Amino acid sequence: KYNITGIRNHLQKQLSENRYEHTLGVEKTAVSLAKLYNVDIEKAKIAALLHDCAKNLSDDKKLELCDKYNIEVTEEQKKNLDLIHAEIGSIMAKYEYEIHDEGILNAITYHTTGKSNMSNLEKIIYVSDYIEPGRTKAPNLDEIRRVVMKNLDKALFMILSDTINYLKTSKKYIVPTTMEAYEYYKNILN
Ligand code: DGI
Ligand code: FE
Ligand code: FE
Ligand code: FE
Repeated sequence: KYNITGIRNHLQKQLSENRYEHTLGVEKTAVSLAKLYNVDIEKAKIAALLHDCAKNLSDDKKLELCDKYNIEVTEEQKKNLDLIHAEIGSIMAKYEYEIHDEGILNAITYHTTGKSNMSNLEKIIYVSDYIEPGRTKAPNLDEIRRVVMKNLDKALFMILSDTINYLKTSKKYIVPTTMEAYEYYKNILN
């Protein structure tokens, strides 16, 4: 139904200006990492463009979509509805943008938490989301941008580690999947 340009145009209407700019930054970063790590460029583009497609929906609209597509919402998620924009984004990619590639859909689903044993496409979307040129506030950004050129897993782990530190410091609920991803890559790298 949509080609790349069609997806971009549709997103520009769905997202805030800042979120759209972030999305184009993720697309650009994901394409260069896809070239470096032999990932299908078309898939990287689509996953990057759609990763935050549900980000600017109202909480009511998010809950409505969860209901419509039978996504279970836990009490913890209800307290932090921003977290399910990834899962809802994947559902919207499938049913509204008609993307049926499971690899792309999973990259969208796991772009916020990460997970254990990720595919290269999933890693690239997760990392690009954090390091795209528009991001300026996270700690260690320069180092992570350097490391990713040589070692994708190490960059991924640095982001997981910084994210968990941030969540702990701000006393936020940590999703089991985030913790599993961290433990998995800590073991892989040692
Ligand atoms: O949507 P974006 O802002 O582009 O990025 P994202 O979807 O990766 O969301 C980033 C935020 O998600 C960041 O503030 C950390 C937070 N996050 C990641 N894992 C968890 C989490 N927040 C909570 N509460 N628990 C988690 O496990
Ligand atoms: Fe996101
Ligand atoms: Fe992220
Ligand atoms: Fe994002």
